[in-house]
Amino acid sequence: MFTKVLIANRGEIAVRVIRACREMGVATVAVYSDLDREALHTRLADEAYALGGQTAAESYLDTEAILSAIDRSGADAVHPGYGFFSENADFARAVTDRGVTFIGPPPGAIEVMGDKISARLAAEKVGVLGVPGTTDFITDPDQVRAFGTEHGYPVAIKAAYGGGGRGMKVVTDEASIEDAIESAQREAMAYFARDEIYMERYLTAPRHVEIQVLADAHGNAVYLGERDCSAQRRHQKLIEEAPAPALPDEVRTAMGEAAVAVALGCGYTNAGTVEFLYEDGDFYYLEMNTRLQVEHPVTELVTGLDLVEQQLRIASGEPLSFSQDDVAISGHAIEVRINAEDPAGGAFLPSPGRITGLKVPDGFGVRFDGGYEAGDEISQYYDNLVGKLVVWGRDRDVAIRRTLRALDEMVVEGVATTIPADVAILAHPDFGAVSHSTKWVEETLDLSDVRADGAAPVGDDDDAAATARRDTTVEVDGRRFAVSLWVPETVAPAAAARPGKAKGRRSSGGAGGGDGRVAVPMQGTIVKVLVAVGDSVEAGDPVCVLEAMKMENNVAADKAGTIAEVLVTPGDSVGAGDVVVVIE
Ligand code: MV4
Repeated sequence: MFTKVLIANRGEIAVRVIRACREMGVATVAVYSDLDREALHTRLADEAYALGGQTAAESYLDTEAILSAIDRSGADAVHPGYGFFSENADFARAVTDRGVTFIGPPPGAIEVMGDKISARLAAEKVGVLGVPGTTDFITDPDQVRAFGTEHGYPVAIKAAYGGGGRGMKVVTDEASIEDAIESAQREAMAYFARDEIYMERYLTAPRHVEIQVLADAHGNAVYLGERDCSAQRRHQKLIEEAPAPALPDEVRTAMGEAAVAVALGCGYTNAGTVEFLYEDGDFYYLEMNTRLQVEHPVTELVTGLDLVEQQLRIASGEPLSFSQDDVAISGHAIEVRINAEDPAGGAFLPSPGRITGLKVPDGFGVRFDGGYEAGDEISQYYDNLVGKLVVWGRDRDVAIRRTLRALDEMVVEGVATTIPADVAILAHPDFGAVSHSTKWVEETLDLSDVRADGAAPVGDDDDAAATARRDTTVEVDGRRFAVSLWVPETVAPAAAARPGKAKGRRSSGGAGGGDGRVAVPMQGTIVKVLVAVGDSVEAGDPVCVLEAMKMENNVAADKAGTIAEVLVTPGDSVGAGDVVVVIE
């Protein structure tokens, strides 16, 4: 086993890995940006090295700074977490070249799975099929026209060197082929610096089901059941669960065996996830994620296995200590991602800031994997995942009710969080009945009444001890009661209630009551301007396309009128609140 592991990450996943290492008697090394000097992962690790910088590019993605911390610390292994360098074959090689173990798959397997075309071919080689389509690049709209005529619409156009839904466009009819190609290529170029695209039949309401696999360096591989991650919006998962509900056992087994075949076929070792789309009883291979995933804890709760411990054991050369027959799934687990985002009206606007208060739930079956404590700051520069609530129950209904109970106990003050949206999903009959799909949150769930929680601190706890007793009487149904109240000395009883939201946060498009100065809701890049001076628009019409939070977002007119000024051109960087057009 290793003596010292450097964790090349931050936030909850760095904390998660540190905890597993500590339980195994392995020393830990944190790395931190200037903003994370006092962060939880920095505080928890045995040693910590400054990377310098603020943005991810200046810190956690600075290869030289991380390699230098590896050298200085004398770590004998590196855990990359997820994101950052976790699926970067060059980084894995740079680590391995120093004689340090990369806790993950071999660089060659990362490369094979790094682009969709070679990943699809690697699966086909072992008889595992994706959605019907072609692995040829699209060079001519006629190819799409021919495919559409043969297989019918809709057709999905995807970035060959992309992932996570970026660069995917759906063509519903012949007329939109050219636009879809142009848009897919533009997005692919913006995110992946390559614009090759290919196509598949588009499944209209699939569920996202993924298989967790473990493979050791001795040729053994097992699957640890599946997770359903269908409750997502814009390719950001909100809630995940294990096992996938209402999945026939034969599908579960066939999917697991397919995932193991894909892993063995590409020389995979360590923990990995094979993603599938599941629709109408059939499943289709999508891609393989060559890292530990955010939602790995639901698998841990139903299998009883510590996946990070397994990763360390596999990376240090141990054979798996159990076989497929030993893997048993028990009960049901649900993970709720708690992000610092304001879900009001379904907008999910980033809500960075200081967490002024944090109360984490507990009780039977409740686990919280967090990256922050009260007083810590959620920076706009990093992933805004505050933590993950992971709940186990003997069956799905118990797990859902327990998760709702735990969310009810949870208090996050100072930043808005996704909790109200999570509650809306968990409490919805469609989710309970498993009639949801990957489209459900965006197309069916109504979040228009959802309000931000936690944006303002509750009361004033500086002088919590200074309470005064007040005696009074009340009448209930004509019967008199003498009551005693203990109220803050300085605050009248009525004013002790929760103050309103501290921050006046603007929603991203409006119903039509705006002043005509249309501003972008968040930082990003303008990729398209859809109006010119003199055009007339209705409230809600898109005026430009903003690429932000890994997506293209329409920026909508906030009132009806005539475009008086256009203040941006494609390629411009804009910040939250910047005015892009003026309507008169
Ligand atoms: C699809 C699809 C339907 N048909 N491919 C989106 C992310 C990327 N990994 C693949 N994605 C999809 N590919 C075909 N042929 C629907 C999706 C999809 C999706 C997949 C998994 C999880 C969430 C999703 C949300 C929307 C669309």
